[in-house]
Amino acid sequence: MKKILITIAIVLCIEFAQADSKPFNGKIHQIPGKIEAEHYDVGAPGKAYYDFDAKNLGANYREVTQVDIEKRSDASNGHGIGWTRKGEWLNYSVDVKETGTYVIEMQVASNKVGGLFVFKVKGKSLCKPIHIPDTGGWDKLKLIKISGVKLIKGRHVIRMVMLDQGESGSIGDIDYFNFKKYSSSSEPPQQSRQKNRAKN
Ligand SMILES: [Ca+2]
Ligand SMILES: [Ca+2]
Repeated sequence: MKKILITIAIVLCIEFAQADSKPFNGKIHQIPGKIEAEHYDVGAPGKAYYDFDAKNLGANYREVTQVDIEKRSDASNGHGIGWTRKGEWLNYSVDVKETGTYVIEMQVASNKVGGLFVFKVKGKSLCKPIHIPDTGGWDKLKLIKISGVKLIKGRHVIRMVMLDQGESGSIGDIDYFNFKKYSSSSEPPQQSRQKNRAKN
């Protein structure tokens, strides 16, 4: 009985926490569609995001935030997320139009080998850890892709969780996530571009 009550309490806590994570500019991200990394949810630290240090080390782009937003002319929307550290996370309120398998294309940059991150919904991983390769410098964005991401129709909060830092000392700079419906013409499952790691 005690176990059941604890479980109910945890579930309620998760629901409550997600209620405090609100879409950026009041607009829920549509999937399929492109999500700018810098358009994580609005809300208090620990509700909409968690950042290692309280200061925004980057650009003054949106409301006062602890998340480190990077201004860069080569990025989509002129901004991305930088100074990423293990344990940090960002929420994205989304509306999935159709249940199915998706491909996520992401533009990232890293000087030396980057780290690992993963997408989760209600604590469950949507994919294997995603590795950010050495793209040849912090100023060099590169497209990486994962496939086989299963999503269920409806509203969700997708949490991007930074798992581990790489040789770069960071997870990596992240510009956007583009969710596309998987079709048979898409590339084979799971990070086909990881092979590039050896080359860089
Ligand atoms: Ca920060
Ligand atoms: Ca961006």
